[in-house]
Amino acid sequence: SQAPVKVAVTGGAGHIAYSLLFRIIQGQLVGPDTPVELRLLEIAPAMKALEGVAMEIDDCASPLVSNIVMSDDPNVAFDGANICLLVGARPRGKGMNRSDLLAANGAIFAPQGQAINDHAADDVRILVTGNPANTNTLIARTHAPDVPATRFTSLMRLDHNRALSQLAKKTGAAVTDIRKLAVWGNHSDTQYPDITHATIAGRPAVEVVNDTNWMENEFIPTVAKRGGAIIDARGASSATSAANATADHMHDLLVGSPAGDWVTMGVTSDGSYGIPEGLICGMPCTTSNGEYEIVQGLEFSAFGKAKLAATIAELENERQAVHELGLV
Ligand code: NAX
Repeated sequence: SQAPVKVAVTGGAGHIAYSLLFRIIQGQLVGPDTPVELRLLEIAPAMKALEGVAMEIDDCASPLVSNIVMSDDPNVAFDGANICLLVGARPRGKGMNRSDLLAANGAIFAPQGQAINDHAADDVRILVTGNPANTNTLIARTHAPDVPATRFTSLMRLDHNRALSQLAKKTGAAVTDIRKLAVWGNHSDTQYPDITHATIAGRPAVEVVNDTNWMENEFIPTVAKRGGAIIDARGASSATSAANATADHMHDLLVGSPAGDWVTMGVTSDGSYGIPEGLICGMPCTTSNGEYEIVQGLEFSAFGKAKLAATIAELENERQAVHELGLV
């Protein structure tokens, strides 16, 4: 029988994990026939709740679960991990400013990066969902010098899926008819959801939409501020859709993006499009076999150039702030 893939998930007792883990044990991450060993990381006060989640995983009697390991020590949780889904993070508490938030997350993602460096499997792939996701990825990557930078990615897929769904609604198209959407930049409200390269059933999306005002003043802010709209409506932040996107991202990275299309991932910039090297930035990528390639040669409108510049400026700002904190 096949050796199980070891999947580490942090924040295992949290809301996103409560949806994500049940997708993983149904085979939605690594495939419908591949067994998984779950390696769940939590902080000490949440270990009891985590045990409850593990009891529920047991009670699904999934044939794909070979083992569940629980720990509050990243050196244990990441030991031998082939896939690390870094979901747990420190939310902004009352009275916390941005620098406090970055420092609190640095205290999580620096040691986790180090533990991945020291203990994960040689083929490890890392996806950061916990916010601020791009900058947390930068911190973890910096503390894992022996792991190739290309193994670290951050979640922009929820933004990508939100954009797909909004464009489908506007045009009446099926989401499967839409190709080559991209979301550039930071997972924040400066992001640039970009339909200028997209096609809908083979026609340029901008032609089908034929409404620049909608694109600039409705579509982009609706996608970029969707997280806040969910919080207003639900009284809690996106959880199932974030879990869905986390599974989509890792699945497509491992299995490959569809022919003639691409996916959006937060990846280490190689300098493409003038994005400063080393920044973790949302970009369109094609994927196969656990590797990605940044899509090259796309042209930007003046509007697009300004949007890209603004979100890059924010990412550089965050990088500068964590640099000043000694985290990168
Ligand atoms: P929850 O607060 O429900 O769960 C987070 C869990 O992480 C908690 O159980 C907590 O104990 C645990 N945790 C905290 N520090 C930890 C550490 N050092 N090691 C292991 N576990 C630790 O949050 P949830 O709703 O699950 O969201 C998780 C993260 O995803 C948040 O940072 C959230 O902002 C972020 N999101 C990211 C999105 C994205 O598109 N990138 C969208 C959804 C979501 O907002």
